Amino acid sequence: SDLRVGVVGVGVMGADHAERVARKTSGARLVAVSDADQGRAETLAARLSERLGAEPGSTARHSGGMAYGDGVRVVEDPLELIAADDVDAVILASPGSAHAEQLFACLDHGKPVLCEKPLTMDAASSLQVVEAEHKLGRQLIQVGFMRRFDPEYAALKQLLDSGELGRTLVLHNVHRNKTAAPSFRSEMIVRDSMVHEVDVARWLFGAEITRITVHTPKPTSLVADGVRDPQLAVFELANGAIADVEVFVNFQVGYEVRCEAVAERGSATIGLGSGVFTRAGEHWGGTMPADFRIRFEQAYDIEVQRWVDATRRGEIDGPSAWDGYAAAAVCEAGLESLSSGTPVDVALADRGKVLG
Ligand code: ISE
Repeated sequence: SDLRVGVVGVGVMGADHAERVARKTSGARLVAVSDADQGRAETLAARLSERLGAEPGSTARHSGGMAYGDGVRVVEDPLELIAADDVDAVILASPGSAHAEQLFACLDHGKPVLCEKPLTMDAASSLQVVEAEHKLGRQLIQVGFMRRFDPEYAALKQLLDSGELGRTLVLHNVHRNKTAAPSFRSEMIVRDSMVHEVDVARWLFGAEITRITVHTPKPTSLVADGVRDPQLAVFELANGAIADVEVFVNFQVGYEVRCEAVAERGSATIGLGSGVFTRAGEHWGGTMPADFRIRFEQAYDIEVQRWVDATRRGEIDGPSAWDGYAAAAVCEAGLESLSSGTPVDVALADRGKVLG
């Protein structure tokens, strides 16, 4: 039978996931949504229930929420959604500050969860999540580092792992958003945006990041006072490799994510191919997607489909709670480096001891 999915947090990403589960993902059914903004949840539930063929607002009230026929119901309290009998699995797309409590609720109720990044707000609470899951003896948490599912990143990983180019020495990354909300402060640039490159570097190199330095040039004039945008970070890895990333969340032009891997016998770049490239009259160029939902649509689709398939088998199939914790530990050191401007060693627990 279909996996009955509940989505907690239906802002930009949660609404996108809810729609994906309702319309595109096979073997899954969207049954409930929850949001701090009740009106937003109701509008979405009504819209997706219509698509599902149910009559909005037509029938019974389930406990704790408005019901839309056999469609999607709204549950006010996210913890109640997580506990609900008719919710088999949860997608967490609430703000990062709400994740820890909601993840513990998922573990308590034995509910598989696809948790958007960041796992939690700091390394200590992320490690508690890893330990609590480990105690259960079953992996229930997958973290939303969806780049691993992007066909371009997957092809790059395959190429690097094949050894064809020799050992990979350096990664250069560019991560630009067209604009970010004024509430997207310097810390969020590290914890919510740079965290993707943190995961990409760990994943492509198969090694932990041991030190991070966050440099901040004089900021663009187009952000509020005090926001350090762009940021340039350098990650040093346990295998001796180095990765750098420019994160610029108010680039103005469009959404752009590039990654170049430099290896002993060549380099490989991804992120150039989106849009239509033209060459004419001594010019070349193309179009740029406006945001990450467009650029990474396939990655999100594949991520959620594979999560649903694996969850129905009782497994996870993607970045684990440990990956979320390791990224949180790097970001925590990154925040320290952001304010000091100096390199900061990453304090990472011993994996063998925690998961042994
Ligand atoms: C956002 O939260 C994402 O996850 C996007 O992938 C990233 O590009 C963006 O910078 C974040 O704000």
